Amino acid sequence: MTTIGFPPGFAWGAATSAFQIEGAVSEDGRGPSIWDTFTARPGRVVGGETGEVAIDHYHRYRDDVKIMADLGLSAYRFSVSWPRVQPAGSGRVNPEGLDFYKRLVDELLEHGIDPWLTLYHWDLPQPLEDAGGWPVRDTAYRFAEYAHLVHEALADRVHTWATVNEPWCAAFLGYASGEHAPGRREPVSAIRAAHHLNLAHGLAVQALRPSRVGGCVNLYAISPATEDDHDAARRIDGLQNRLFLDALLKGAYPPDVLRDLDMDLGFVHDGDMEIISTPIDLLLVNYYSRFTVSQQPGGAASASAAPTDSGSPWVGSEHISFSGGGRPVTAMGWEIDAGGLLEVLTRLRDEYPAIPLVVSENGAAFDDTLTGGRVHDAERIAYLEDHLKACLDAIGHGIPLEGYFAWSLMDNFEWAWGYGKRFGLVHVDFGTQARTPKDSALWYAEIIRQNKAHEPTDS
Ligand code: IFM
Repeated sequence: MTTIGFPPGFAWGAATSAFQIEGAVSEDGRGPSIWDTFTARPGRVVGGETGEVAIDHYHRYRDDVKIMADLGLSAYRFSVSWPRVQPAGSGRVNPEGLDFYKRLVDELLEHGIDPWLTLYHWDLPQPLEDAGGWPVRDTAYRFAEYAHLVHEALADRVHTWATVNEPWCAAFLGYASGEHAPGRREPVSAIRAAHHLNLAHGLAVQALRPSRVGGCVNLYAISPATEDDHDAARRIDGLQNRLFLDALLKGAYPPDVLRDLDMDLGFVHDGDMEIISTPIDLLLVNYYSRFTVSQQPGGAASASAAPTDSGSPWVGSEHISFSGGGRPVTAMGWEIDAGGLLEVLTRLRDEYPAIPLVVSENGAAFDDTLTGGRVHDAERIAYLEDHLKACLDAIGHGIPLEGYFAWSLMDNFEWAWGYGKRFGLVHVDFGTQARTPKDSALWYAEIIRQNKAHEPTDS
């Protein structure tokens, strides 16, 4: 099977996020975010690395847009830094922050690249965390206010909007395992955070009308390691996938997940699920890997114990281990399984209301080396090719897939891993900030070129 034959109008993109690339954390009135605070704490990020400079995109955005144009991208997915445009997370707006995104968007449009804007990619303004963060309901309302003000400023030139990127990570890595900012290990707070992130999504959808709006979830294909592990697979699927999908697309939390959690749900107010399931125009799906899970002794059916602080993101399901299914892995240790992407997309078609889909992140970290001005990243090319074939296969099966965004455009700050994990199509020398397209970038550009060349001319 080939990677040529995508439908006309298919969005060919790459994705980034503000904190991972911008740097300039104290410039032009930006306020502190939870990631500034978190990275300043010893032991939280490998090598003590921070986002202070990142890859200096704030100053180099014009060059970066030129790189995108050279690759032939038709769309670019980026996120807005909330503390850059609203330093305290509420109240005063910082016009210089908004101006940066206006300039970026104008630059994209001048190069014929469609800007896809994500409002929240994990950089909560620190004052909102000081007031309780996502476990507190008010944060969702502050988010809606922020969504409204960014929309007012940019709706004339940005047509596709996403609300919250990967709420699972923000809730469970941020508040249960503490691997991500704000680094709290409070399982009950993590569930409250998940609900308020969902609520924030729904409120923002309403604030962003009449623009085209989507929610963005990170989905996994999940398999039981053995016949005895089906319940473990159900539980992990519930927390990882269905807690968000069912809420957004069906307007209800999955009863089995609520049973597993066995906690007071007083923070779910009447009317919340209607807000959360406000109709959206598309679903953005981030896909990387498959989880193969097994139940460990001692935890099988004791599942309904109230969540305790175990340092695991799998609230209430800590006795489940992730064994791997024997497939090759990336530098993150993540199993490579393009079949899982087709499985996830097929499931969305079969189990959820019909909705246009986009693969909004997909990619892999490998230990790249720059030699003689080239990065020969054959493993990344193979990864991208297999996943693009899965996309084409999905389209062939009638799944309404409308775009693909490689993660990431450029090497960048990989959260708790610092700069040690390179996901980019474009290599970045973190000392000099020199950008060098890897072989995968050149390959992707050629796939885009060939697909565009095959589009009917009158479309
Ligand atoms: O770098 C992250 C991104 O911020 C969110 N999705 C997964 C990527 C790789 O870990």
